Amino acid sequence: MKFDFRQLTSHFQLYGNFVVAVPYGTGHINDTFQVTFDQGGTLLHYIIQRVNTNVFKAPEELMDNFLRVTRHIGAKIRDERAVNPATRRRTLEVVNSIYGKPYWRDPAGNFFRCYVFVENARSYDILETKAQAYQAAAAFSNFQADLADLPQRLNETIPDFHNTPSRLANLEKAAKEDKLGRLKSVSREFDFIMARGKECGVLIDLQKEGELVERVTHNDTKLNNVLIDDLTGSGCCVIDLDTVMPGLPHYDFGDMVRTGTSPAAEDETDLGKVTMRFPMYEALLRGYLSGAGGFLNATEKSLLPFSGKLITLEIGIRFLTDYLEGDVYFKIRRPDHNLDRCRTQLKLVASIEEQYDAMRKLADELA
Ligand code: ADP
Ligand code: GN1
Ligand code: MG
Repeated sequence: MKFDFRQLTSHFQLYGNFVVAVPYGTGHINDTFQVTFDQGGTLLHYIIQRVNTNVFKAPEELMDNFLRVTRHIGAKIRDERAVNPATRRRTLEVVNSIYGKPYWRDPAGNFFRCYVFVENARSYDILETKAQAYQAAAAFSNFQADLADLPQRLNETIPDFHNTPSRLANLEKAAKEDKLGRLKSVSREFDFIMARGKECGVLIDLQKEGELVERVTHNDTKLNNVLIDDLTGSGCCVIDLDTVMPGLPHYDFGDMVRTGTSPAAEDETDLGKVTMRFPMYEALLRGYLSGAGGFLNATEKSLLPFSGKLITLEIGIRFLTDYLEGDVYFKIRRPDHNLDRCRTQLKLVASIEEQYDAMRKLADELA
């Protein structure tokens, strides 16, 4: 979809002259662009996003969460800066529309928002070093810690987002309908998932029994949703705040294991390259516990290795469901893209299962 960015950005409180807009990042949901403004000879960057309103049905409520979260973290960073002026920790800063709202809707109903581009930092689709894994996980755990005292429950931007049994039920429904006749070509993947059906309810059931408690979590801690500082190498800014809402901390740790341990891309077609790298898991666990170790109880800590397996399986379920439903949710760039993505997830689940005893042993030691 093409937009007139000069005209579009004129609806936001941006100063100077519009220079250029380019598509940015590799997110699967929103349309993200980096825009450049010339402000008296200085070039400044911003992010403009078209929020996917098929996915986020109540974007105004979402932006309400967004502001509450970024103001809360922003205040903590200001306090921190008073003690340590050198801190490079950041949070997203929304640029309001000229009508005073944190978004602008165009006449066609497209929902746009704008925020300040975080300079001298970048996100990685594949983590290269253990230090990056540690720092990224520390940033996400500090994010959870920062929000532990957020007043009032956040809006649920996507109900049942990490309800794995309900994700499994959606897959079974899609398989039953088999709209595109694709089921026959994915029976191996489907059977692999179904053989693990019982495990899908473990976290949700413990929550119902009161063993696990709801916290404020990010819920989409794909490693490219944290910016790593170019200068210091630390995780300086957690981004993609659309799914920040009540959840279990395991959803966040689990997604870090899913996206931070494999040396292969999420859509790699050579499954031989997909594996759970134990040293990366160790770095993620240590980094995560550096910020979350203080508020997690023993039961929560003991389930961290399991969360890696569960969330990887859950996203595999979601990719396969979307494949069977005709690729209506995740953006795709080739016909079998969702199937390729599903296969990497299931291969990673198998690799986690092979190393599961060692993963648990380490978690017990570090707890
Ligand atoms: P999506 O929901 O589609 O994943 P994101 O909010 O994660 O969208 O943005 C997509 C990508 O854009 C990110 O992975 C990151 O590389 C980049 N990005 C987003 N916001 C910023 C920002 N404020 N500063 C720098 N880069 C950003
Ligand atoms: C989506 O928006 P993005 O690309 O960071 C998805 C996540 C999935 C991820 C899989 C709102 O994340 O839940 O885990 O793709 N976000 C939403 O890569 O569905
Ligand atoms: Mg993202």
